[in-house]
Amino acid sequence: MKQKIWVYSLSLITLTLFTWSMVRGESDLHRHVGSEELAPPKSVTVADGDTLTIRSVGADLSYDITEINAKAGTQFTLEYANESNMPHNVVFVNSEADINPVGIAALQALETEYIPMNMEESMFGWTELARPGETVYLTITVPEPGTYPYICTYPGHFTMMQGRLHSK
Ligand SMILES: [Cu+2]
Repeated sequence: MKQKIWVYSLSLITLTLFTWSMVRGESDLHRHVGSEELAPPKSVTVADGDTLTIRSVGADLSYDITEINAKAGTQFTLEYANESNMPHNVVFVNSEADINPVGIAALQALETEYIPMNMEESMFGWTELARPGETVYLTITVPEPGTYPYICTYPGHFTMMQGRLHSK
């Protein structure tokens, strides 16, 4: 038990340092490129049966669409195109409170490519791991009205790489 807590704390510290260095790296980048900053996050509305394409590009830990609006009970297909230079996925979780536990559990979920199956009850949809240049698909049934985060569970990404599905 003691060892488990120690491993957990160490994971948290590593993650915090990693995130901190990423945030610093990003702000340095913005300073240097000036007007060539990334396009602002986009919001989209999907209807029943739609296919929605979400992309990641370059070295950014982000999705190009960070707000999805949909009607409860409808279905849409997510096409996730990873045009960046590192692996990513898209994992939908039940609530804001599920982001950290799922993201941290994913660190040890190597055998399922960072989908923490021990947290299955906290997630309602996930893509396969998309390596650079790959496109993966996921059909989502929109849950009851509310806000549902989606995150990348590749190690170190979940604190930054997020979006929200708004069910109405
Ligand atoms: Cu990622």
